[in-house]
Parts: sequence; C-alpha cells; structure tokens
Amino acid sequence: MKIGYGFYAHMLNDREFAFARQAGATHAVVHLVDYTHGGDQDSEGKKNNQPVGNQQGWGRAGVDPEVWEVDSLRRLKRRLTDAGLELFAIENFDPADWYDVLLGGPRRADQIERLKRIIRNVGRAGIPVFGYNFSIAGVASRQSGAFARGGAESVGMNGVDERPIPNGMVWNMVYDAEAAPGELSPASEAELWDRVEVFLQELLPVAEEAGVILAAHPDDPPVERVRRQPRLVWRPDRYDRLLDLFPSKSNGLEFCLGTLAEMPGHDLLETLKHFLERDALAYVHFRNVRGTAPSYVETFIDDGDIDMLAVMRLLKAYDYQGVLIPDHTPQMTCDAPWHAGMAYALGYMHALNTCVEAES
Ligand SMILES: [Mn+2]
Repeated sequence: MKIGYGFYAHMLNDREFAFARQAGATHAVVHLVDYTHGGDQDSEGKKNNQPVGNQQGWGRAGVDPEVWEVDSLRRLKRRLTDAGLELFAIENFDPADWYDVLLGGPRRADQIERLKRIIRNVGRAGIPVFGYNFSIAGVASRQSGAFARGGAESVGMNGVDERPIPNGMVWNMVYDAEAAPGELSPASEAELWDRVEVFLQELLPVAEEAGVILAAHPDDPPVERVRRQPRLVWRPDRYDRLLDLFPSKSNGLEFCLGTLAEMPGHDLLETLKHFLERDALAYVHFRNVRGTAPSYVETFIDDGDIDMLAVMRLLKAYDYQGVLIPDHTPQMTCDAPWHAGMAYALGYMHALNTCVEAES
C-alpha cells in the first residue's frame, strides 16, 4: 500500500516536504490552487484549518495560471522527488479555468480547450492522476467546532445551507469580482449530468492519450441539493452512473471514505468492495466520520463509524495499488494543530498497513 500526504498550495515548500517524509509518506497529492487567496482565512495559521462553507466564498480564483504550465509542473515534481516523495496526483482544477464547464455557460468551449491543455501538461510532466470535484456549490454547509475526541477542533454538518450562490462565484471561489449583483439560478439535476457528460466526453480521450486518470471526488457534504444547486455524486450509485457514462481506464474515482461514509443508507464496506471490483479507485481519501448527512462530524481516524482495519484488509485483498492520503483530520491542541493531527493519522495508517501485510 502506498501512503501519501496531501499538500495544499501554501504547503509546497521544503519544510512541509520534510514533515511528510518524516511521517512516512512516500507519495504526494498536490493542490495547486490557493483556495483562500484574498479571503477571510488568507493568513498564516488560519490557512491550516480547512475552509468551511462561507457565503462569500473562500477566496479568489485564477490568481496564478502559471502553475499549470509544463515547466512549472516538472519543477514541482523534481522538488518533491528530491525530497523523497513521488508526485502521484494533482487535486482540483482552478474554478477560473472551468466555471462555465460547471455552469454550462457561454465560455465553456474555450474552457474545455484550456482543461485539455492542462491535462496534456500533467501527462507530459509524468503525473498519473488528476482529481476533480464536479460541483457547483463545492464544499458547503460545513461548520467548525470542538466536535472530535477530547474537544479537538473538527468540521461537521448540521443542516443544509439553502442560501443562494452570488453571481461570479462557483465552487466556493470568486471568479468574477465584477459580476452584476444577483444570484445564480438553480440548475436541475439533469442539466448537471448533461454538463459532466460534455466534460468527460471531451476530456477523457485527451486524458487517455496523456496517460492521466481523471478521478472524481464525491460531493462533500453528500446531500441532494446545497445552496439551491444539485449535487452530482451524493449517493454511491451516482459513482456507477459516472463510470457507466464512458467506460475508460481514465474515468476513475477519488474515493473519499469520509464523504462516502457520510452518505446514509448503504454499507460502506460493500460499496468499497463494489468499486474495487470495478477497478475504479485512482486514489483514496483515508479518513473517518461519525453520523451521516445532514448530521455528522469528522473524527480522528480511529474514532468514527468506519472500521479502518476492515477497509485496509479489503484494499489489500483486491491488491489495490494506488495511494491513500489522510485528506483531513481534527486539529490537535498543541503548537502545531494541523501537523499533529496529520502525524497521528499517518502513524495509524502505517500501523494498519503493517497489520494487513503481516496477515498475508
Ligand atoms: Mn475527500
């Protein structure tokens, strides 16, 4: 099993690389978009908390288009390699690059070409996976609080955010600060599926040729509608629907155990087994939660509803070869809340891995 670490954009530095390597990570998943840029969490310290739903969005999109150029991607890969980490995946497009793909707007054709160029660059840089989250509202309805063991700061959900999304904003980021006042009109679920079909139909052939897997994250939190917009993957069978649209080795899943466990009415281990049988997992967000949407909290890795040892056994049984990353964890009360939480999760993952390896 490959254990990796997820780096947010502000963490792409030698100090963070050393931390990940010291905690035993061998692989890297990288976010290139600084989600909170120019927003109210845009300061050191605050950035280490996951952003939660905010009426005005996390930050401004489209700040640094250079990060998607092939030279820049190759440079990043080399820096990680030098630090002992293999760059396995990039997670999430910049909303500035695909807002009209998500919204079915007038610039969609141009933006599809831009996304194709990005995927070609990712392939040329030798990065095998690109994680995406086809979502209009993005992460919404989450709240922070002392929800985890011992009063650790965590995030959770208690009810659905019904506020409309202002014009110029998508996926929790502002792509047009000059947009006319007003609100995004609600889309239907059928419209959203038409849009993802266009996206996959255009991008998958390019991804196949580039040797890149497009890996879909489910909607977090998984509820039918948030902020008056439909969700794509809010039940496990929606993952099947997405895979069935275009069977392809490049049509894969960013399998978020936490988000899947937040979905009511299914057995997570059976769901995992089903998608392992479909050979659809590109990589795994290995985290735990308690409860289901619309009322759940994120927990420490050993303190939620998911039997993580059983998950690890199942991954091993299917000879899963991808990467597991902690995704997010509660913050621990100390001078380095985020890193302590991450070190705890990574240590636990290594121990589970050692257990299942010893069993075989
Ligand atoms: Mn996730």
